[in-house]
Amino acid sequence: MVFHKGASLLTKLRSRAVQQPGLRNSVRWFQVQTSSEDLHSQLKELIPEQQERLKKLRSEHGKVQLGNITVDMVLGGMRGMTGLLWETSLLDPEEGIRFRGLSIPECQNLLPAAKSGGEPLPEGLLWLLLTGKVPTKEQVDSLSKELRNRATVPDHVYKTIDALPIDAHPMTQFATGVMALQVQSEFQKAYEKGIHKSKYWEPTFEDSLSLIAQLPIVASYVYRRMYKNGQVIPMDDSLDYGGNFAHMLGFDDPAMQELMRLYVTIHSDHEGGNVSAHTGHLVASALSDPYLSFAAALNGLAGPLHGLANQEVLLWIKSVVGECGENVSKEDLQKYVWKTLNSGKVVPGFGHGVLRKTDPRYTCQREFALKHLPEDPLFKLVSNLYEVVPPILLELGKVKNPWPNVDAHSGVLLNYYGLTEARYYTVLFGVSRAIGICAQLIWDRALGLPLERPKSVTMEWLEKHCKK
Ligand code: NMX
Ligand code: MLT
Repeated sequence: MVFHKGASLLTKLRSRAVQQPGLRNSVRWFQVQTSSEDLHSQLKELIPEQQERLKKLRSEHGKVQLGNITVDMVLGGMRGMTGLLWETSLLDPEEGIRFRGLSIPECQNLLPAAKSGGEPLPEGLLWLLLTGKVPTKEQVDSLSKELRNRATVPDHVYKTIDALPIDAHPMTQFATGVMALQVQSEFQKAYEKGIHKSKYWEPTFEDSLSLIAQLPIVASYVYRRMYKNGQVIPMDDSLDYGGNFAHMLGFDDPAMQELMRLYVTIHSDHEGGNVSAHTGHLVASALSDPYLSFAAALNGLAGPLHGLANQEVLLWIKSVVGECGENVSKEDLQKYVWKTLNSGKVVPGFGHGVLRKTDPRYTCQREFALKHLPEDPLFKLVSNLYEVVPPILLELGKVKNPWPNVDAHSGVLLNYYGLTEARYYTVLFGVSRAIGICAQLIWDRALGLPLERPKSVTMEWLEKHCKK
């Protein structure tokens, strides 16, 4: 079966089902077709087909050109240069992300939820990213259970984190915890013993599932250590992945648990070229195991132009409130935006390397806010920024995308439910991003993707080349 065909069939079925309610059963029928197998056996079945597909693509079309590489691209952070294979998701500059062919609203409609009409369960998205198929609720529940069974963190991990100063940045503590988890890598053990390359994906799968399972525990340990006097909350065996993460952080409001499910789902994957995904993929291409690769990815996510922007947005919004009050007028907001720009800083939460329209991840968080916190003053401020910031960025004349990205909205939602510590926000992004990076990493090994090693040149080389 071809992945995108399954996804586009679902898309068609869904849109027809919306128009003709009687067809809703067809979507369920499609889902039931996949219910008999577990995740590992589904992958085992899919891998040979996809290996053949890649082989054919390469032998039939290996020499087809995908575009020209210009000096601008080399000097401009490789923007617009197609250079990576990434199966789990694809980003359209106008429409935004699709996970295995499904948009965010489609995932919200099709992926199983904790309660009827609720937000998608991130385990369902993991299943979708890995197999290209929408799982049944039964399959998702069994994956939730499997993740809970794998969620035991060795004691030395806590001790390693405890060796850091309590005020070390949460991302430093989190990435350190992930490095400490690495000692349990099945891939590393198998490689040391000697494993045939056709089998690499199996210990990669094991490591990936264990890593994904253990991340919320490490992440909530960092949070409770830093902000709640080290009082750790154990996992609740009756809860799913996102619900449990909120619970272990200390949030049992069902709406916050729903937010966490949505948050983890939408931050998981954004095709392969973003800094964290690309870093994870690059490091893994050296056959570094999933723990090593994901720790590297986290260090990229911790940069302010990437994942740390979610922290920067809330701190910036709070500084607006500090200076102008919660009910800041649009005129004062404009002045504040100009002040930020004139001091040589970026307006966090706006702009994107690929997107050229409002990020659908922003839109779905806005819909969540309209449903759950329409009167929140910070949500109103975020809504006003949507009107105020883009015209100013356009006036600069150089910003390619003046619209808000995912980070423009997440902080006010978390803040509303009591997760007010902005410096922690990127850790939440990190837990989620593991799902996308690990899903692709399993496919990297299954498809036998090679060491990544692009060619670099000097300015002198470029000058000489351009004179020719
Ligand atoms: N505020 C001020 N200036 C901006 C902004 C912004 N929000 N966005 C772009 N620019 C500037 C950019 O700094 C560059 O200036 P210069 O030529 O002087 O270096 C110019 O506009 C052209 O940049 P673009 O080609 O539009 O954007 P690029 O692809 O280089 O960068 C971002 C993309 C996301 C790094 C950039 O838009 C930005 O810094 N945004 C604010 C930080 C942010 O929200 N990051 C989160 C991205 C999403 N995520 O989660 O990772
Ligand atoms: C992401 O989610 O990784 C960001 O939107 C950045 C990107 O896609 O480049």
